[in-house]
Amino acid sequence: SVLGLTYGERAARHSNPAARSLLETIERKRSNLCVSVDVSKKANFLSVIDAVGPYACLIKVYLSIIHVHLPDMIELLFYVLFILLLDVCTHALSILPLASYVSLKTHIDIIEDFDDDLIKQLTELSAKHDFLIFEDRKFADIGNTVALQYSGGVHRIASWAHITNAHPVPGPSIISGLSSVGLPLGRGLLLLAEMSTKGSLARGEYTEEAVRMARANRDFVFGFIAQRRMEGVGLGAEQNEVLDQNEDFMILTPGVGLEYTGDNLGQQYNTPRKVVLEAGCDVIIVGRGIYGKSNTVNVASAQTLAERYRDEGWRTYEERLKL
Ligand code: 6AU
Repeated sequence: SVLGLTYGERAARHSNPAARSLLETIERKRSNLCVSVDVSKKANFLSVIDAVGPYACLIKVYLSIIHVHLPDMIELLFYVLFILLLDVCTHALSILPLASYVSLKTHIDIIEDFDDDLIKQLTELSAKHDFLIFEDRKFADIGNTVALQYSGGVHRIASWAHITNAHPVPGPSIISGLSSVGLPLGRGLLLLAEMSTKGSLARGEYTEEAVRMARANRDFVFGFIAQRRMEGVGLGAEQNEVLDQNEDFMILTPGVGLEYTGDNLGQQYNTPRKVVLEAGCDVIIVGRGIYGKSNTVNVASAQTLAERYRDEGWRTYEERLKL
C-alpha cells in the first residue's frame, strides 16, 4: 500500500505539479498539517497565516468570506434595489411583456472589484513560510460556469491558488471545465468524495463515482477530500473499498480536532491520530481547533496550537510508516 511510502517517495509518483510540490513541501517541512483559515477580516486573516505558516505545508482559505469593501456593498445594494423596483413596476403596470425576462442570475464571485493587495500579501506569505495555498471553493456547477468562476471574477482563483476543490455532483464535465483553466497553470484539483458532516450524502456509489472521475483525469485530479483512504483501512472501513492499494491519490481530511467532537452545526471531529493512523489519510485539515473563533482570533495561541497539531500529525505518520 502507498501507506508504506514516505511523502518524499510518493512525490515522484505524481505527474501533477501541485501534487508533487505539496508532497515535497510536506517532506521538507516535516508537516502534514493544512491550516484552514476561515477568518473574515483581512487583518486577522493575514496575521493568523503569518503565525501558523511556519508549521503548515498548506494553508486553506475561502476568500468569499472576506468582507466586501463598503463602497462595493453600497453599489451592490443600489443594484439589487434597482432590479427589485423594475420588477415591481413591470408586474404592477404590465406595460412591458418583455419585462418578465428581467430576472437575473448572477455569480457574485465573477464581479470584478476585488482588493488585489490581499492576494499579494497572501502570496508573499506563501513564499516566506514555504506553504502552498488551497482555495476551498467547492465548485459545483457546469463546466463552462466553473471555468469562469475559477479564472475570473473578483478572486481570480486560478492565478494564485495552487490547489482547489470541487464537488463531483455535476459529473466529469466539471473537471474538464476546471482543468481547461488550471492545467496550463500547473494547478491541481481535489474532489470531495466524502464529507465530514453528519448525514452527508457523499457515500456509497457517489464516492465510487468520484474515484472513477478522478482516475480518468489523473493529470489534474491528484486526490480527494475524504474521511478515510477508501481502501478498506480504519475509520469507516465497513464502507466500500474503492481505491486499489497502490493507487497514489492524496487524501486530505477535514473534521480534525484534538479536543472537540463536533460543533452544533453538524461538523464531526476525529483526532489527528485516528485520521492518519487508523484511516490512512495524508493531510489533516484543522481550522477552529487552531485559530479559535472567527471573531475572537488569538494569534499567539494559534501559533502554539499549530505547532501542536503539526507535531501530532507528523509523529503519527512516522508511527504509520513503521507498521
Ligand atoms: O476545523 P473546522 O471545523 O473549523 O474547519 C473545517 C474546514 C472548513 C470546512 O469548510 C472544510 O474544512 N470542510 C471540507 C473541505 C475542506 O472541503 C469538507 C468537509 O467534508 N468538511 C469540512 O469541514 O473550512
